[in-house]
Formats: sequence, structure tokens, C-alpha cells
Amino acid sequence: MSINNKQGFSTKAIHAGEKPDFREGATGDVVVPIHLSTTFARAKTAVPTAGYEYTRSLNPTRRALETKLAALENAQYGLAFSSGLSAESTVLVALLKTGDHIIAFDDLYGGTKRLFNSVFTHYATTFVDATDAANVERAVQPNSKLIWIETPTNPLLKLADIRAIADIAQRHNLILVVDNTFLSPYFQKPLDLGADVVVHSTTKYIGGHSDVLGGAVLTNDSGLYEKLQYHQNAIGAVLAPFDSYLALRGIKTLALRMERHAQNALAIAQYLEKHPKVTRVIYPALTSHPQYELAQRQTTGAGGVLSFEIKGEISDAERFLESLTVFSLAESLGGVESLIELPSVMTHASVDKAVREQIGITDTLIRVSAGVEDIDDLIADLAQALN
Ligand code: P1T
Repeated sequence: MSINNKQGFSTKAIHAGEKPDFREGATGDVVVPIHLSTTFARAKTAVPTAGYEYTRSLNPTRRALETKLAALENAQYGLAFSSGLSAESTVLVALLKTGDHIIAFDDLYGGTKRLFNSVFTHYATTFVDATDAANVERAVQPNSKLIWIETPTNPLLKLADIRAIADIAQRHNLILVVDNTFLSPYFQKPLDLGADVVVHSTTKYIGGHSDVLGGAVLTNDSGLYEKLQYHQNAIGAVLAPFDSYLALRGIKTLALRMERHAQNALAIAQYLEKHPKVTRVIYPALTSHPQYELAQRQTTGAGGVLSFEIKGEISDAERFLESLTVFSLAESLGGVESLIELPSVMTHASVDKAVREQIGITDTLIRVSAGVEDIDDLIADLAQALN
């Protein structure tokens, strides 16, 4: 992968991986073509053409996306997958063996928790409150191999100190994996802070338009990359060429979108904080967030997701959600349109109720993904539904 890490974020977002091809017979496309061919012919039996043999192993459109994503995360290596969960599964298969121990943040996307609890049961996972890095170190066992965190977490926007946890990982020879879906590389670069592997659901901010599922894995470690790339091909949960194109198209405006998402999220958080029917607002850019200082230090912006609780019962939360007209009541996040959901019933229904309550996902906790619409329309919609 040829990556110029001296360029600015948006320059890389637009140009990395998409150099016009001026070789004889090429057309100089400014946008990388969608290479739909599943197989690539060769002139000499032993020599694949330009390294391409079969699309599961390597595809030019997917490779352009992998190069672009790597450039944005300051990584040497990138791999693209068919979904965030298939990216995560490939990491877990590639880097661990039966009996290995994982230390994971106790607040994670419900589907990620389900992988640890119900799919990768041949590994042992200890869930800890990683807002305090000491809890991570206390959970280390002789068979520990990997630490898995999201920061901010889904849906409680708790933060983990990536640098502090990277130091723990290094001391104990563990691999630190950070799910950077919520902030995207525009607001946070975990590899620069000492993480070994970054994973993404590119379905969210990277795709940005709620029209393409995808996942990615980024690293600077050639040994880890070799194992990951081997398993990307061996398992085969790769991103399709057309979907790679959609993700490439989305990324070009990532910086513009993230600025607006964060601006809208802050305005919504500030509005809700003053509303008498709202009991709690969680957003890392609010000074009321318990880890406001860490957010300021570790990230360059708080992203587009916030959570809040309204007064009353679950039925009040449902009535509020069903009264909205600009926000869509839907799972997912990171698209240009504002989405809102009830984690206890929707995204985190697969987490046991007792565990949900212990970590703070109450029945009336509502998660907002602020889109890039006009803020006055978003606030007016929240106001009418609250009233
Ligand atoms: O949906 P998929 O592309 O497979 O990505 C899974 C995933 C991984 N990591 C995080 C932090 C996520 O938020 C997700 C998916 N999350 C939702 C669908 C959601 O509504 O929270």
C-alpha cells in the first residue's frame, strides 16, 4: 500500500488509493472503477496480472478502499470486510486460539457482546468497566491475549484511556483492539495512541449514507496483518466491489460530515440538558460528562452520538420516539439522516437485562445519532415530541 502520511485528512480521504492510471491502455479514471470481475486472467501461467488472481483474495476496488482507510487511520495496512461483525469475527479467529482469555469493556455494541458471549465461547472473556484502566490490568490472567474496547462506547458514551490501556497491553504482551466506529479516524486515531488494531463498522460514519454495510481492520503490525490477511481470504467475509465503491464515495466527505454531526449533536445535547422532561444527557463534549477531560485530551471532537433519559416509564419513552417526524426510529448510526432508538428494546436487546441495568442501559435510555440536517428542524422535532 502506498500511503503518503504527510497529507491532510481530507486530501487523503479524497486521493489515497485512487491515483489515475496512465499506463498504456488505461483510461485515467479519476474515480476508481468498480471491478466486478471475480477472477483475473494471466498471460503467463505462473504470473498473476498485477498481483490479482481472484476477488476474494484481492480486488482492485476493495484494495483502493483498504488503502484509503489505512491512510486515514495512520496505518500501514487495511482490510475491508462485509460487515463490522465479520471484521470483528475475522480478528478473533485470526489472532486467538482455544482457551485464550479476552478482557473486554463491559459496555459494547450488543452484537459485539453477543460474539464474545455466544459465538466465541471457546475463548474466555472477562468484561470490565474500562473507564478505569486499573480495572483492565486487574483482569489480566496468565492466558490473557487480547483487550477489546470501544471508546466512546455504544450506547453509554463511556470513554477508555487508549494510551493508558496500550501501556498495560504492552507490559503484559497483549494485543489492544479498539473499535473506532463512533468517532471515525477524523476525531480519533487509536493507532497513534498505542493501539495494535483498529476495527470499524464502516456501515456507520465511513459509508455515511445508511446504504452500505461494511467493516474494516487497520494495523501497523506486519505480523498481525499477515494473519489477518490470511484469514480474510480463508474465511472470505470480504466487502463486495460495488459496496467498496459506495464506501469510497462516502469517505470523501467524512471530514465535512463529522464536523456537522458533532455540531448538531452538541446543540441537541445542550437543548436536552435544559429540558424539564429529561433527567440525564450523556455526550462527551458536555462539561457534565464524567470524562470530559479525557475526551478533550484523546479526541479532536465528540462525534454525532449522544444518549439521554426521559422522565417516566418505558411507555413514555416509546410514545416520545413514535411522535418524532424528522428523526427516524431506527437502529444504526452515522448516516446523514438523524436516527433515534431505544437500546434496551433494539440495539442492546441481546444483552441480559441484569447486565444492562448494572452498566446503566435503563429502559428509558434513548440513543440519538445526529444527522446533518438543519439543527432548527431537529430541535423543533424533539420539542414537539417531548411536549
Ligand atoms: O452492523 P455491522 O456493520 O456488522 O457493525 C457492527 C458494529 C460494530 N461496532 C459498533 C461500535 C457498532 O455500533 C456496530 C453496529 N451498531 C449498530 C447497528 C447500532 O445500531 O448500534
